Amino acid sequence: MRAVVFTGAYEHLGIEQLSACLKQAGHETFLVFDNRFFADGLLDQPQLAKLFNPSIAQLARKIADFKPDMALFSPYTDTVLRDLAVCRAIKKLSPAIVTVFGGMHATAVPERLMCDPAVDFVCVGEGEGALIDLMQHLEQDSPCTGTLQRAPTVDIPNLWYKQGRKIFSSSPRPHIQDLDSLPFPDKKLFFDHVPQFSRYWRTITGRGCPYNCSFCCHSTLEKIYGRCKPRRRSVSHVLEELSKAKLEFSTQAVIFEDDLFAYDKAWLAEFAGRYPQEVGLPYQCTAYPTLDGQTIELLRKSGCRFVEIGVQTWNGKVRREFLNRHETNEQISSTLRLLSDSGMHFNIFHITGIPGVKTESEIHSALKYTHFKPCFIHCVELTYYPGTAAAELAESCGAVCRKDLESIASGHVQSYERHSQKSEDAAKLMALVPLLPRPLLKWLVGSPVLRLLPGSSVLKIISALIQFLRSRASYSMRIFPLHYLRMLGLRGP
Ligand code: B12
Ligand code: SF4
Repeated sequence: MRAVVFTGAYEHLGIEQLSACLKQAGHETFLVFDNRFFADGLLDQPQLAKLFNPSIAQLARKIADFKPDMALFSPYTDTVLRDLAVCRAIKKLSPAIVTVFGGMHATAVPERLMCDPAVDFVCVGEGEGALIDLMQHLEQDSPCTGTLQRAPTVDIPNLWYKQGRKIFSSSPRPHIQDLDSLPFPDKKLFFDHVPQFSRYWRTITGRGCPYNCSFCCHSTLEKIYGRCKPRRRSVSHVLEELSKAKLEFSTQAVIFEDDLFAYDKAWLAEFAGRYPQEVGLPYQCTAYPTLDGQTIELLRKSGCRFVEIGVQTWNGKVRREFLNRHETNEQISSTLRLLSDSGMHFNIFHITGIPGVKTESEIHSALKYTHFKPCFIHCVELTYYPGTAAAELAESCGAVCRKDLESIASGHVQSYERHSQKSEDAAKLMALVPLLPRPLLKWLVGSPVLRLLPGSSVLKIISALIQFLRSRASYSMRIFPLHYLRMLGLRGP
């Protein structure tokens, strides 16, 4: 059978994994890649986006031209409106194409998507088994004349379906425990469209996270699966993928996109002992701000060049009670100091707009970062993604109303790069921390000049570009300008 996947802006690891599994099971997969220039969640300019991107009708036509049996969508909450619009347009063009939604947004609010007449199936949680089973079901059910006849008569775990207007949920499928049993992701699906993506090899070495922060998807998943231990691929399996990548593509560096990469010391020690000889490419990874010297040394020695680390807030009480993060400020400071002294570059994630954190203390937070040497601070406004514990907590303490949460859950998400009036000054300062000396930043705090500076989103782009020119931009940040150079027909440095 033929499946077309529709997605855009970035390489998508989940889709690459699903495509590899579908191909292994004998199906064909194609990608319709929507560049989403100026509509990528970072650089959002609606007028320019209209100018540089195809219309919904053109995208639907592109998908229908493959004459697929199935169209697959994997939207984020931020991108679901565009995906739904394309899905509706496909159904108008070719009603027989079966439409399936999956991914974290679909997992959080399956019923919302199922209510849309253009959506036939929604996958909750992992998609490998559910998709293969659905394909098999559709193949067997050959004399089909439309979606309604195609609805499974038996429960396909993880897959919601409908008969007429009636929506049926399904039983959850146990998590895939042996991640080594999965084929390597189908990277060519994306590289054929955007060859620049192959310069930085994105991969993940596991699924799940040992922590459970209230603003993150793991708090949503906990409601379905309970508290789960993170699962990890073997070091050998990861190294085999990367060795092949190095041979096959001109990959310059690796990006480990795991929720957290550096948490299991035993795994990391084995990895650090083998990676330099078997792969040896510089890499970027993620970590929690409770790293000790030994772990940092393992990272450094094995070739890590960039660490992305979430501090989120310096307010210990709010961090513990609202974010469900239990590290202390001393642990965070010690981690940032060790990283500053290690010679590795690091970026910090900080969240503004958390209930209970005062504006003045955000300004103070910005100054606190000047004691360390981050290359970039991703300062973002808190988004209440559907199904997260943070959304429930914020509603219960009156920080957000149901209407606003409903609006987000249906896809009306403010770009988290856009700060509220209250946190804008702190966001501006954080954009400048990696560029200006502490005394100058301190002077800016009380000065009207801070208000006269361009907005924080512009300052962030300037800061990122300067770090790019100084070779201090993380590998994931380097992909971003490459994407736009491609728009201009250039290959980039
Ligand atoms: C790596 C990552 C990225 C990377 C790469 C993207 C990618 N998906 O590969 C980058 C940096 C590009 C990225 C960007 C963003 N991300 Co991100 N990202 C992640 C992260 C950490 C891991 C994703 C991953 O690779 N998982 C591993 C793969 C194998 O799993 P998967 O993608 O979930 O797919 C599986 C299932 O979901 C399912 N499935 C998925 N799609 C489909 C489709 C069908 C048809 C079916 C049947 C099944 C199915 O099957 C897959 C295999 O089991 C997740 C956190 C997480 N743990 O999921 C956040 C996460 C997905 N990101 C998130 C967000 C918000 C974003 C941004 C919107 C942020 C922003 N504003 O810029 C952007 C999106 C930009 C855009 N416009 O496209 C949110 C999404 C929340 C939501 N409710 O939508 C998450 C969940 C983090 C969080 N806040 O909790 N992200
Ligand atoms: S540490 Fe990161 S990935 Fe893990 S639960 Fe917290 S925010 Fe999510």
